[in-house]
Amino acid sequence: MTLLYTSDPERGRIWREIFAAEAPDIGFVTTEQMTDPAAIRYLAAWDPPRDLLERLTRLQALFSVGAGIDQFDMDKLPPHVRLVRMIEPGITEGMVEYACAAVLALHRDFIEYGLAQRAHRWAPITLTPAGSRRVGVMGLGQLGQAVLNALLPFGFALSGWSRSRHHMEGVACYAGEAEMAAFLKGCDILVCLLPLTAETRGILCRDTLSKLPFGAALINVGRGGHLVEHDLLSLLDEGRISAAILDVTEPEPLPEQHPFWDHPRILLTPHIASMTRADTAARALIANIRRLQAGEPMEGEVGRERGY
Ligand code: NDP
Ligand code: OXD
Repeated sequence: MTLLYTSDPERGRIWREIFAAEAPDIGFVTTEQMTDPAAIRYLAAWDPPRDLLERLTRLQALFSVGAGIDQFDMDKLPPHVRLVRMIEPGITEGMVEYACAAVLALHRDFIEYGLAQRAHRWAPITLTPAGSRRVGVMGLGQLGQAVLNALLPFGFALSGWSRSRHHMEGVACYAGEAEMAAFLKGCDILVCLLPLTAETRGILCRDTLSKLPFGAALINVGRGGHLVEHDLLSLLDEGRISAAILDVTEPEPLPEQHPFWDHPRILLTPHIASMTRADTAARALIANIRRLQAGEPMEGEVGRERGY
């Protein structure tokens, strides 16, 4: 049973050591070390070379080294190959930190104060109590729920939206298209933590963002493909959206001439909201391979028909 690893070399070095110490029965090879593609049962990758999947004729499972799986070309993945996203504490902790930092920065008007500083303007803004600030999260999965739970102690009025119905203590939960408008109406700060699928591509468009209260702010930590960029730019111009914190863009990196770089009301970060932590991720992967070998359900297995 051999795992082929095709991602970041430094992480690969750490994974190799952990596999050797804790799962010595699972062979660990990189693309350069692979002599027999038919021996590979598991592939751990972010963006594998195009022709690789065709060569791995006995592959059982493709494990994403990150939380998302939208980077894979599903048409190239035979239906019997199981697809698994990464769920591990490092990714969740990173996302919780980033999302809380971004929500607090918007709640406490940091974008506004940045503009005032550059204009040499000493201009205090009346403080809005957290209880009067409504924060909504699109996507109530592994990350969306962790973010909402971390925001709870601040006292914000919290809500969440997902495909199926969820129940969370202290969070007003909305589900499906029918309840989307009601959800959006109650978000002064909207956080997107959806996966990118055929259904969610372009979901942050004029129609959706116009349903937010006038002057609401956006945090996109999902994928660049969720956002219709020119809609955001015109809504910012109109003041309907007051600010945006964007960790993801399409493409990445953003082209040098892109208007987001210099926009005074956009804060950009280079897809760093969270990062796979090498040691905890290796152990999460080993645990999933053990589940697969035992015929048990794996954590983070993707429903191929749902696309996430
Ligand atoms: P999950 O699969 O655990 O959760 C996805 C959530 O989105 C679920 O609640 C699901 O609903 C909901 N959802 C999916 N499709 C729809 C839809 N059409 N309408 C409404 N809700 C929908 O994903 P994670 O929480 O692990 O990750 C979410 C995304 O975060 C990743 O796919 C990735 O794009 C992004 N990410 C970004 C990172 C960064 O650094 N910027 C790092 C890690 C992840 P339901 O519960 O009903 O199934
Ligand atoms: C992601 C990740 O999916 O970095 O964005 O894990």
